[in-house]
Formats: sequence, structure tokens, C-alpha cells
Amino acid sequence: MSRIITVGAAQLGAIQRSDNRSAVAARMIELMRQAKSSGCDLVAFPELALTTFFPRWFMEDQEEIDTFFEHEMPSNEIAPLFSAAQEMGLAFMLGFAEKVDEGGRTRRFNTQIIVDKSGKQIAKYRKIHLPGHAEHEPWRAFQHLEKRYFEVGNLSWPVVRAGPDLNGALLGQMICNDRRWPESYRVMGLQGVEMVLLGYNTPVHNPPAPMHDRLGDFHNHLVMQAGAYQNATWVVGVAKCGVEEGCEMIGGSAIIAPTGEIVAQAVTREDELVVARCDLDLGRSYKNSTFNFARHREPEQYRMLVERKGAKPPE
Ligand code: CDV
Repeated sequence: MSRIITVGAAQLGAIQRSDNRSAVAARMIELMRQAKSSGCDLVAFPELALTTFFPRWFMEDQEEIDTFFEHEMPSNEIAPLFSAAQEMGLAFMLGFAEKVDEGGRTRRFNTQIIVDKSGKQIAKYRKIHLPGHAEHEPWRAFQHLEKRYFEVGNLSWPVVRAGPDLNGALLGQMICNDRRWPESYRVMGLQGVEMVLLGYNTPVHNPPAPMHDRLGDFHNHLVMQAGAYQNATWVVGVAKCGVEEGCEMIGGSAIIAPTGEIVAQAVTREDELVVARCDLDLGRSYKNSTFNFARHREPEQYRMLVERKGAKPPE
């Protein structure tokens, strides 16, 4: 019997700094309603979905910075989102800035969670590849201070087996810049992942390398399609996009099959739901042949991957 789950990539258009969480949650609930009427089991939202992409500003006042973080999940403002999902019987993935007391200190992460149809949180991921910089760099058109505001995630890339409400899907997550790194996919590939959910905020303009700007949409799909194929997994990439506080961000939210093919894609840079009916077993023939890891991988020859960080050319 085929194992189908219908997935909605719930792309969000721009969120301005003045937009409060209740207004954002209302937009997200509307996308959930559309998802429900399209037969979705699971809806995925973008990275840091509840606020504007705040790492674009240099801030020193921790109180101000913390206004962008969630201190509890769900907070009162976000609770309607959770209730709506539960009433509709929809699972969802949500990205947010997480502030938590852990190990006797306050820590801050760029986080995503998966909540099942019954309202139970079944997975958490904290972003590992944090792009950008930690100090103010005024020469940039806008800042990208993820290295200042977040710690590197400490949960690796867990894969969870969802319950029968999601056909026992093996689900994994990554966040934005992670999608450019083959390691992110492979750690989950080695756990047999069947579907990777990932949210992103990608500015069109890349201040340190403006010559890449024309290729932003191409690179977005290139890396997600390669990651899907090489690990025989579905990849659901969801953008926050449009012009946010003067900063233009790419859209291109896409659902990619284990074949590496894009099966559904956004056509706007606004709130838009992209839906695909995903057969979780579609990757099986790849996992049993070309990408039969147990048969064909040669980890002894890959030692440099974990022993060396930066590239060191030979003398
Ligand atoms: N939010 C991100 O991680 N954005 C990066 C940008 C800065 C390049 C990305 O990889 O899309």
C-alpha cells in the first residue's frame, strides 16, 4: 500500500517590523485553511516565520533583541495558530527564534519544530550553519548578524518517525543556509530520511559577493534538488520573501521529489500555498540501488570530512 502524505509549503510574503505576531498568525491560519481544503496533512512555514528577519539590523540592547525571540512556545499571541491547526487536524512545521534556559544559562537558537495532527511537538531542530557575521559591518547595504544573535545548534540533524497520522514518515529538518551544505542532508540520509522540511529567508543581494545576486533563484533550487536526489528524499523548501523593510528576498518555495525533480513551485513572492501529494516510498528504488549507502559508501576514505574544517590546498 502506498504511503502518501499531502504537504503544503506555506510561503509567506514580507513581514514588516511593525507587523505584530497576532497579525502574522492570522495570515498563517489563512494558509492553513487553504491547506486543509486542499487535503494537506502537513503544512511547512518559513524560517523565523513570526517576525521580520531581524538579523538585518545591528542591535546592542539585549531587551530589544529579545523582542524578536519566543520565550515560550506557544505564547499567548501564537496560541491561536496551534489551536487552529489542532481543530483542523493539520500537522505543521514552524520556524522561530528560541530563547531558552538550558544548562544553567540563557541560550538563543534559530529553531524549527514539527507538531503532529494531535498538537504534540514531535521534533525540534536548531540551525547549525549560521551565515553572516557577529560584528557591525556598516559598509553592507544591510546586516546579516545571525552569528551575533544565535548560538550554533546543538541537536545535530535528528530524524523522527512520525505517527500513523503522517503515515509513519521519517521526517528531518534543516534551516536556510543549511541547504547549501551536503553534510546537512547526508546526516539525515544516514538515518533514512524520507522528507526534509526547511524554511528560508534569502536576500537577493549578497553584500560580500554581489556577482552572485543574479544566481540566487538558481542556487536555491540547485542545492535542494541535489540534496533530494543524492539522499533519495523529498525536500520541502519554504521561503519568506518579497520586499521586507527595503530588503528584497527570493521566493521559489518548492516541493522536490526524491528523483530530484521539482513537482510544485511558488509563482509569487507573496503568501502562497504550494501543494504536492508525496509518496514517501518514492525514494526506495534509489535507496536500494544507486544510493544504497550500506553497499556503496566508503566512510574510511571520508575521514577528512570530520577531521578538517577549512580547505587546505597541497604545498
Ligand atoms: N537565512 C539565511 O541563512 N540566509 C542565507 C543568506 C545569508 C545567504 C542563505 O543561505 O540563504
